[in-house]
Amino acid sequence: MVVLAKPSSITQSSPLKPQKPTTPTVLAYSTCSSFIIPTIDLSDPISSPSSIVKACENLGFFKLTNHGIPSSLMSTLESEAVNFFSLPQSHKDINCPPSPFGYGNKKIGSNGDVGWLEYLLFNISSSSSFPSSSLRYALNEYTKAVRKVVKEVLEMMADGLRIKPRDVFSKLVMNEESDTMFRLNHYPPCPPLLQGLNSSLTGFGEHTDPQVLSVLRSNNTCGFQIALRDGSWVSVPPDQDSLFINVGDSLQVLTNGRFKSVKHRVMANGLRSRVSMIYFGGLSPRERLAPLPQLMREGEESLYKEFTWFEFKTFAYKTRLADNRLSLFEIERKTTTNTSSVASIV
Ligand SMILES: O=C(O)CCC(=O)C(=O)O
Repeated sequence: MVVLAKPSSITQSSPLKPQKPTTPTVLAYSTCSSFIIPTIDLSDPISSPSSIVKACENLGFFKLTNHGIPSSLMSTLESEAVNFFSLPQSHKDINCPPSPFGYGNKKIGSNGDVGWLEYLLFNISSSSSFPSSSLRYALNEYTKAVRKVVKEVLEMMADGLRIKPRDVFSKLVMNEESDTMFRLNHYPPCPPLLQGLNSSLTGFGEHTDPQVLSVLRSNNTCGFQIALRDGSWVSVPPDQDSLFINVGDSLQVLTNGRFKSVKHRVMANGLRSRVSMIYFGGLSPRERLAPLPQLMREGEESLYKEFTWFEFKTFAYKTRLADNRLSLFEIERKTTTNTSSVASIV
């Protein structure tokens, strides 16, 4: 679908300069809608816990403000990413192909998914190799700060659900052995001819994240969209000062489906580069995933068979982006329909 010339060089103005959100134009098919995204103020410990729970139940997604991460950490990492993605293709290809970590160009994973992007994928828990020491430093500083935010959000989540201990979720992703990944994505502007007249080109195809939660920060370029419960897609207006939190499949399991992992995707932008950075909070390989007993109501049955993060990840690597990766672990419910009588009718 998308395999064409090398991505053009990064044409947007310096990421160090704050930019105004893009105004939709004929060329920028991925427009920013006016959909209201739930916004949680991390500096408000009184109302945030219940607002986080509501947002995770309704959308599996929210925007986080007053998160305390200095903008200098975000912009330094963004400029390191821009420096790397601006290198000649032959330099970038030294880190290619991702296996699964390293540099990737248009191919996402090894099962046939493609998108209008290039990326760097790292495993934070093990020693991934980095294209430069300055990028490694910027990424370490940023992830240290994000970890604090993740801990706070997950503990507020437990407060909002009124379950104890408070670190019931956070200890899963804060563990020394927790499998944390980080992705730097660059979506070059997509030439209008490639976009086609009526359709937009996919930057990153629809998927849910398998981890507990993910923290997304991007520059001020539109393109990120989430699916609502009715299946319709809405654009998320970018905000380079805020973070966006996605509920992942693992959190869906831990809450027995009360929180839904959010389906999301990125549409290519006709005018500007999008640069995003995503922290994926996973679990340690041997950690068992099952609904938390503290959250099960009387008589409530688990929707999932118990499995380890290692088993889940092994299965997830064999799937396509849009697949339901939890399908292997869902418990089939007996329906009340009498199948033999249905069979005799058809
Ligand atoms: O680049 C983005 O804005 C989001 C990409 C994404 O969903 C991912 O890397 O899993």
